[in-house]
Amino acid sequence: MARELCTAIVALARDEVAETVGRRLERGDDPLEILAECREGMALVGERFQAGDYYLSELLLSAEIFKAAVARIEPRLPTARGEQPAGSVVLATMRGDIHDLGKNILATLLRAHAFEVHDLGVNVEPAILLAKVEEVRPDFVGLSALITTSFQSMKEACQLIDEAGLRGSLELLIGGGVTTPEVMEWVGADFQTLDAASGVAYCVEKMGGE
Ligand code: B12
Repeated sequence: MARELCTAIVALARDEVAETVGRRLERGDDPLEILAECREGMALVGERFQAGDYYLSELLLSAEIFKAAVARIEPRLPTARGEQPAGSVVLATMRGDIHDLGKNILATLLRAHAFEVHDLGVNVEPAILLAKVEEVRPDFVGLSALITTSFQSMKEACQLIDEAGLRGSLELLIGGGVTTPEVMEWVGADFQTLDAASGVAYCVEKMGGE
């Protein structure tokens, strides 16, 4: 039962995913749990792609199905809106990577927790990221990675921020399916996760919240 959503995503059963998400929201299931199950399904789609059982067209279809599910889940995500921004965050998927589903979820959750989010989108050059960091002077920089070839540009971005003398004034988070603690060390980041909610919890804690 708990895996029915995951299975429906792997089967690319668009209507079943929509219906199941709707039903589970109605019965009061935790939206973050529903989201996590959808993500698990996407990871399995990726495994099928890697094994040669699915092609790019199936990846694209899975992304559409996932986006539609997220659109239903988003309005139910927990919020903690305050009068003042809780902090500011610059987000990006770096050069070489066009995946953005996870980054967009992180942006939504951060906004729901009253953070000011500057989302630069995908395939972002390190120099563009630095320019935004110099302009905004954020509390956090969040880099999302789903493809290993973008690690180099993440590291470059971190070095540019350091050379500009701004590394000490912000926390650098990385996340996304292919990131690991080792990648975090190599890039020179402060925090790594495969879960947007724990990224938000980290930011909230660093800003002195609960
Ligand atoms: C959907 C998908 C696509 C879609 C993306 C659509 C979109 N708008 O993003 C499309 C079809 C476009 C695509 C294209 C490609 N893809 Co693709 N794709 C996937 C797939 C199936 C799911 C990714 C996903 O969105 N998951 C769901 C989200 C919600 O999970 P998530 O990103 O991990 O995010 C969560 C957390 O990690 C966290 N998070 C994410 N970012 C951040 C950042 C911070 C700061 C924090 C705190 C948290 C955080 O929050 C999210 C919610 O909790 C993965 C498989 C997988 N294992 O992930 C392959 C996968 C990532 N793709 C892969 C590949 C190879 C490609 C292509 C090169 C295919 C091709 N031959 O053209 C191209 C890439 C082009 C490029 N240069 O980027 C490989 C990468 C392999 C590698 N080792 O690098 C994977 C792993 C599949 C595989 N197993 O082979 N893909």
